[in-house]
Amino acid sequence: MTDPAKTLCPYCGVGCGLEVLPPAQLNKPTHRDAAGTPLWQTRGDRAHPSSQGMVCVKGATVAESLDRDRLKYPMWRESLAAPFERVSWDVALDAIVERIQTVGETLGPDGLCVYGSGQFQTEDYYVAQKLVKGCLGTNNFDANSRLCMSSAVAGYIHSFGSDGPPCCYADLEATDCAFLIGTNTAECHPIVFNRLRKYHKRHDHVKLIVVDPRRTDTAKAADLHLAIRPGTDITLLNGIGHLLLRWGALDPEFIDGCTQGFAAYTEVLRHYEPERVAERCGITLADLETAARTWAKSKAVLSLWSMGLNQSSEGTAKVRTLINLHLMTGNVGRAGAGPFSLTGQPNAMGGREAGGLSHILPGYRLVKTADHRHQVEQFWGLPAGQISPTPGLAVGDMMLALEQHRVGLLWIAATNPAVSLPDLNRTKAALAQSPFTIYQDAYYPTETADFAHLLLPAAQWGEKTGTMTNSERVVTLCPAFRAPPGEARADWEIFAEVGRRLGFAHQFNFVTSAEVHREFAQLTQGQPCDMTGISHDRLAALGPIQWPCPDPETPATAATRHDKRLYTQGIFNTADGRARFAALHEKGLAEPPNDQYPFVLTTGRLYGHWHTQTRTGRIEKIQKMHPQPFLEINPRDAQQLQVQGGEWVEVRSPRGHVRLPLLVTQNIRRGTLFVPMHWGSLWADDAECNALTHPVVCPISGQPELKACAVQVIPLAKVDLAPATAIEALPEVTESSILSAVPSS
Ligand SMILES: Nc1nc2c(c(=O)[nH]1)N[C@H]1C(S)=C(S)[C@@H](COP(=O)(O)OP(=O)(O)OC[C@H]3O[C@@H](n4cnc5c(=O)[nH]c(N)nc54)[C@H](O)[C@@H]3O)O[C@H]1N2
Ligand SMILES: Nc1nc2c(c(=O)[nH]1)N[C@H]1C(S)=C(S)[C@@H](COP(=O)(O)OP(=O)(O)OC[C@H]3O[C@@H](n4cnc5c(=O)[nH]c(N)nc54)[C@H](O)[C@@H]3O)O[C@H]1N2
Ligand code: SF4
Ligand SMILES: [Mo]
Repeated sequence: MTDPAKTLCPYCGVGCGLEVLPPAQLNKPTHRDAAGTPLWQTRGDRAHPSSQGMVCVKGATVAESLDRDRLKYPMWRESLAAPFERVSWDVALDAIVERIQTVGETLGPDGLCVYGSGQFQTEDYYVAQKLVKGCLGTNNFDANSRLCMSSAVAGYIHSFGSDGPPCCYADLEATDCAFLIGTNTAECHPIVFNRLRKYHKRHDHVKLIVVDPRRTDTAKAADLHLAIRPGTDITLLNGIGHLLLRWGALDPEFIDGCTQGFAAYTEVLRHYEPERVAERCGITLADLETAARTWAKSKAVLSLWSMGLNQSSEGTAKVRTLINLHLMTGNVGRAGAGPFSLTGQPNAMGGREAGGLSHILPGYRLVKTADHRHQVEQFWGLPAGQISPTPGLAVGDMMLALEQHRVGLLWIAATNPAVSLPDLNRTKAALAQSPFTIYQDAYYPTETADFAHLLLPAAQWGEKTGTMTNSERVVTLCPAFRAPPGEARADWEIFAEVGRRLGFAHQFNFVTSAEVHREFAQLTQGQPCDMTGISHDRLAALGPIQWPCPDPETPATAATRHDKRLYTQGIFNTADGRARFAALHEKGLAEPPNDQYPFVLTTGRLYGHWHTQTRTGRIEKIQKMHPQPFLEINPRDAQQLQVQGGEWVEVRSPRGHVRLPLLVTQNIRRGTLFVPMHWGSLWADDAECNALTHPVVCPISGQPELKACAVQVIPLAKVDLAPATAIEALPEVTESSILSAVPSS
């Protein structure tokens, strides 16, 4: 028997270590698919520090999707109406090069838009940045992380002076209070949740508080569940702050020595009288006080959050308001304490490090900061001024640019926007406007392939070697353990080859991804995410390494410690070293419920499925687990509408509709509905939750409010009698001016 390959699970940002076994080694019927074909197998890697041998159902079954419906060859068509025909890589690459040149001459560099993904490896991200932002001179590279954690990035930058989650998973087993807000950790970060839950169960004094309008599996395990009205997080957090201030439950030494802006913050807190807060949030005063008292009493508070905060038109403000509580109580930079953003995708963190959003550059640098641009230009051997000083388009703005015919080439890779972007009917219309779309994916069909002129087959997980960084800043090497199917190629190789064909032979003379990584790591030198001590070789020899790791000579014992925290000295990455309080009031939902659309619809995930199902929809076990989409509704709302569980309804927003069977459950608060995000047009008819969502974004992070829009519900039997959906004026969508520099005050 050969040794299993050690790698990382390619799904969520927990970043569990996996061991992979080839089909030939296993001869059990359970390891064959329905057709009898032997399957690759995965199991937890006990040596991985983040997951310690644990995996959830997704990691355990991922290998089953490796050979299902793969895109194997470049495919080309003249127009969206024509069928695809197979072409050679040469023809495909020549067509891309010619197109990029034409667009450059006609529309200028900003006529090119590239939309990537937190499912890239860091090497893919890095080569793409060098090509797009460096050689081609446009910052129009954005990623699906814009929909995912850009508010967390903006919150960290504004409060701490730079991005970077300061905590590590060891904090899960060192905290006195885990404050989970806007995260269904049990279903979406299951192994983080397992670690936390075990510790919570064993230690009576440890408290678990969950803030979520739904009684999720996460909430069910909590000591206190605050089922707040959607969008009222800032009021809740300021309400807790108000009580902490009233009780004097502060850390004056930390506030005085390490922060700025406390006075203005307390001025805001004055307005958050507990009675008013409880009423606004739709919770009891007693529960609000219990939450605040737990913060006050706990020596170490660890807050975990994800999309319930980030996916909001005030996402950055929500994140900063949460960080305020940590600053006022000195809960940062210590064991068991800190504001911990859980990243969604397996390498959203690597994307941040490599500069994979339209306003950032590799090594936690910002497009707007002249020094940062010059450092990168110099390092890349490009003339001064080559990197544009203007942040590029965020993905929502790319859609607007398509509508306005300002895009000559759209290049989409490792994401499925024809399911995952908001306001999907309008989005699809915009995608259909693109004069030339390249779609680089591992699977076919997917919904976005319908909008492509050129399909490029991507090697995926296990077919290319690269690195990924998980939520706790641990970098794991993910080696290729099998050959890509057909002619599929690694994303970084495709970007590099296009670069060479455009004449940048010197910039893209990489032969292996280890070389790409070496170059990238050098560019992080002296930056908060310093990884100069990390290389493919060291990762292969030592196993996963947590950053910062600035020294290639770091002895193995130190390099393999995984409990490094940031800001342990109370010195932050702002000019004066002080963290910033934010003095912010709640603004509320961009589209509050109204007479015509009386419900708030929220959207999210289920335990077994991954996003748009390109893999999990092709795995029997998971299909059986979640066979169909549904609408969650509270029993009293169902009663009022005179509908029963299992009955079909039409849900309408001002932008579109879906048709779903009802799941009547106490687990959702009155007035709120929930639809899982996993069913695009390939997997069900009329079930795309993004047909309903609106495109309004947080003005600072550019992240859309995917967690709330106003809808009405009509029993299907009565649909023909109901008035037609009025297409109301959308909340105005203008180009977002995303975060570009740290505020000076
Ligand atoms: N099983 C599974 N796991 C995944 C993924 C997957 O597709 N499937 N995807 C990964 C990715 S990319 C991501 S980003 C993460 C997402 O992980 P999570 O953020 O945990 O998942 P979601 O279900 O999107 O949303 C979390 C919760 O936010 C709540 N919420 C809605 N509105 C509000 C609000 O106004 N305030 C508060 N406090 N809460 C609110 C919802 O009820 C929901 O339970 O999961 C990752 N893990
Ligand atoms: N309503 C609503 N919408 C949402 C959300 C929500 O909570 N509610 N969540 C948002 C969030 S947080 C996220 S992260 C997005 C996710 O949305 P998407 O990014 O659209 O979803 P995925 O299904 O993960 O798409 C990833 C694609 O990459 C392909 N792929 C996998 N590996 C590789 C590779 O190595 N190379 C290449 N080229 N392709 C590869 C897969 O086959 C798949 O087609 O959805 C967002 N949309
Ligand atoms: S918790 Fe996340 S990383 Fe771990 S096995 Fe499950 S999906 Fe994979
Ligand atoms: Mo995400």
